[in-house]
Amino acid sequence: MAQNGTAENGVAEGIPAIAFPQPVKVQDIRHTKIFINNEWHTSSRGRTFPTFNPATGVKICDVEEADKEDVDKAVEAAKAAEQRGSPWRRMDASSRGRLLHKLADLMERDRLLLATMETMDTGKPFLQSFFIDLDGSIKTLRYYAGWADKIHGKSLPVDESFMCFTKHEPVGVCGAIIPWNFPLLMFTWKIAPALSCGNTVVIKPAEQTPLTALHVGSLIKEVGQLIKEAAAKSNLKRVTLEMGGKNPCIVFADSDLELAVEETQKGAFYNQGQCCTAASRVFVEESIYEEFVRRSVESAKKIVIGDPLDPRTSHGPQIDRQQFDKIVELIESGKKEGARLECGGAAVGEKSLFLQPTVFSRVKDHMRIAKEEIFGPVQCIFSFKSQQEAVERANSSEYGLVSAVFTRSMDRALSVSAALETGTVWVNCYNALHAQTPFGGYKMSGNGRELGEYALAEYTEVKAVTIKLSETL
Ligand code: NW8
Repeated sequence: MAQNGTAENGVAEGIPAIAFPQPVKVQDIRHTKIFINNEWHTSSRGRTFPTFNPATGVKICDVEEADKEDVDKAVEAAKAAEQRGSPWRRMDASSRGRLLHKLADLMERDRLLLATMETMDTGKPFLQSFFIDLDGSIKTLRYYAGWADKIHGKSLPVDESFMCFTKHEPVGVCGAIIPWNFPLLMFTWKIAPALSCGNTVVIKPAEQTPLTALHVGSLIKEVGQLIKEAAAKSNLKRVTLEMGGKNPCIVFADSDLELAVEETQKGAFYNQGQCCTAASRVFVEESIYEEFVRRSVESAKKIVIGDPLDPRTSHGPQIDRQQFDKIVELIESGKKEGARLECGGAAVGEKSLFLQPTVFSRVKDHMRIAKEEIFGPVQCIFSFKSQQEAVERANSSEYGLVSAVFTRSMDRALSVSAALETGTVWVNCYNALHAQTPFGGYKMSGNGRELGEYALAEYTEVKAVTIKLSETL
């Protein structure tokens, strides 16, 4: 591939490809229609839209486009399926868990195919699709499969001659709009807790990346039961949002420098920087600043850019031209506003969507690259003098999704993590997401939580049943 082996960045040819999982040959995409009520439907207005491989610009296939009528059909089907007395409503909770496990089994069976399709559709490196997106999706399904028969209320001590108990009931039809950066993983993060609680779901995949959601439709059909789903929009009542971030890392002089460089870099460049969790503001203590920048640049230049289907590649293209142009414009603003471009900053090849991993040092808080979410492979490194100053600057953002602290001092890790205004704080690690751990934002980064026990609350109503007793003994 032409993008392999640029002057600056590493070359895939030098790396042995053995022992890696390999992508499969995808001859034709079988599932391109709207999945409602366990059946495939064509668009009611007869519309389709194309989906492109961002690494090559080649059209992969045309997908049926859902319009208002299709959405209504999906919502009606979802409503019917969650009616009292329906098979889905009457099914016992442990059977719901078994169905979710079955879906996980099928994803495991089709893991190579799904990882290949995810890479074709998003441009993310194949090994990341295989080891992160598929692994995370399967683990999330199994985690919520386990919850299905453990979602229960409480018995409450109330005033004399009453008894009260609570039940956690499904809210009903849930609508979810899936982003394009982690299509399969985010799809799973929605359906797993929602179905575990007994809801029905209407899903709208991102226009850029619909393929794996459609394939999962075919898996659900294979489950052969009454999980209702669709590629469609819905009107929402209760809303949880996961917006974005301008996520700070604070690297203290007492940290393991090699670890801090590696983790903050992966945090900045993972998925070509197209992560809500992207580590986009790295604050480094003054005494180690120059050394940190030197090591970060040296390491950034070794990142292997190339064909995302090649298992040796670790950096693929941006998702589309619009995002690419926005990132390049922000890089230009960084140069103009006086940040120091240490490496990268340019496209790889003409007309391609590949962008070099980019490192800016001497970034100042007022610059646009310090304030705006870039959603691209741009690492901004700042210098700080005191802990107090670092925490204040880290918190002076409208966002509050994630943050990270690098230090060997337990005391400092605990006090700084208490002071940071973010829904997640990582200590000596980055992007450490787990199905058990709640994930969500403070401030403008959103509301509600995904994953863990906390996400169940988003998908359930609590019913309190209070009973007057006619006699007490
Ligand atoms: C759900 C997710 C994960 C998981 C592991 C490693 C690197 C990056 C991510 C990640 C269950 C179990 C594991 C990641 C995923 C989504 C976003 C950003 C990073 N997830 N991972 Cl938005």
